[in-house]
Amino acid sequence: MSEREASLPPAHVRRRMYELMTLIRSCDERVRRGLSSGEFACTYWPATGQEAIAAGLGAALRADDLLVTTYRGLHDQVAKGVPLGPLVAELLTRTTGVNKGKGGAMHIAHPPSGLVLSTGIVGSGIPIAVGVGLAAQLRGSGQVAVASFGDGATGTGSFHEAINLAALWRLPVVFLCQNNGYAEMTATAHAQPVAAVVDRAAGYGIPGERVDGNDPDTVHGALARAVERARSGAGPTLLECTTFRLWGHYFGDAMTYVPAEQLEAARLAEPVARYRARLLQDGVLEEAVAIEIERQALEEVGAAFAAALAADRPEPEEAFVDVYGERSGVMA
Ligand SMILES: Cc1ncc(C[n+]2csc(CCOP(=O)(O)OP(=O)(O)O)c2C)c(N)n1
Ligand SMILES: [Mg+2]
Repeated sequence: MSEREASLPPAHVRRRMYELMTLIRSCDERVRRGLSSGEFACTYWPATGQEAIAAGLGAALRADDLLVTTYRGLHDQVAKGVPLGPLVAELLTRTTGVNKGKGGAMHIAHPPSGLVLSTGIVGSGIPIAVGVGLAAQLRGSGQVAVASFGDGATGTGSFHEAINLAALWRLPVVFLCQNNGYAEMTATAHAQPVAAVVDRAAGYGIPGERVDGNDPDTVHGALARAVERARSGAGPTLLECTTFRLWGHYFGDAMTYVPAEQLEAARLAEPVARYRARLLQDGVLEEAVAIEIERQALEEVGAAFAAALAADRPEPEEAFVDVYGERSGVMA
């Protein structure tokens, strides 16, 4: 067995990761088709091109582990196991959505799947994941909390405060930076004084690892190590996965600020086709099995969108429901 083969995840994990990547990509393509044809309208920040990171995450975490992600979160949400129908319904702001259609694409939460929340304020989810990790440590539940965020978020104060505290208290947290090269229209190199996000880890005395975020096998390996370390009580890890947002910051972004050669190279390195080819080459998938996985993904996505589009939107009065909890009587 070669060194590469020995370090690969088992075949069933690799197949699972391909299933997740296919489901995420099918869902993303359906959203983009609906938006460009005018079939529906919603806000959307495509994670197209970042599927390998989510697949590694979905395969490395336990079902009861906890995740905080961002507005660019469809891939993470699918991978964490948020049911597709209610997830899509939330994206399309329908009453059948995970948050009754009141959160929309930017604020998707589904605690039963361990998806604590998705945030729209850059960097704001990171300290929340640290709080969730602290709660897990206090409960002794053995759960790990993952903060998933972009390269741009590493310039915020909340990133530094959160990572400092998590390192100090050895909290069971994994800091997962999906470095897609840009924060809105600003290239990473224009916004950070260090060569790589992972260089920041040394400042907090924690391990850091930088991997090819378009390779699910490598992402899975690095995440498994970080999750194991967190679960064992040894504290957090900063993991930087390099990747690219293939459709820009928001849906409709013409990406005029991205050099043509960079975009071309990123398209050639896109993870879904690359992984499919590799699994076929390694004998983990047969062509017919791959086609069946892709057919099932299309069917599942088709059903989720058909159900969501047939559902109602919340009434205006709903805005006042679920805002505060019931009075406990303590302050009465
Ligand atoms: C605190 C804050 N500042 C600015 C913004 C505007 N904004 C929205 S997304 C974004 C870029 C964030 O980039 P990155 O963290 O790399 O994530 P990506 O969008 O690339 O996934 C910015 C600056 C915001 N939402 N919140
Ligand atoms: Mg970014």
